[in-house]
Amino acid sequence: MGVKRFSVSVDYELFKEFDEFIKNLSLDRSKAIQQAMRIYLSENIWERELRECGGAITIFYEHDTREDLIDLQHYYRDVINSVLHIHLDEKNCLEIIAVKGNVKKIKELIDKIKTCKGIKQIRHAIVEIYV
Ligand code: NI
Repeated sequence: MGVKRFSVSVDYELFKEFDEFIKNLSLDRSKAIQQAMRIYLSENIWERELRECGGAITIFYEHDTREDLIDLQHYYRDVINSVLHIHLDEKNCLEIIAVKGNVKKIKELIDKIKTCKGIKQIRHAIVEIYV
């Protein structure tokens, strides 16, 4: 499909901070901006008119509160492909839920996980599936 060149105006301090940061990562500006754009699209995927998507939901939570999370996973099993559970320490767990399917259903699952007790952090990396 080729490439598109464009120019943008940004706050000078933000530009300097970003440019120094990506230099330390040995990334050129084009690659860094493309990565940032993809992350932005993924973070805001719910705002777009999509039907199918896939990705991962990462959750840090307290072990005691696992039951709510398991109930939700049973209920949403049609969009869950796989679950990886890691016991981080005595009390804390990390769970990575691989999802694929209807966008609205996956958002619903994420919103419900957020309301579970003991959730310390939840992040998602979701991409569009072209069907
Ligand atoms: Ni655990």
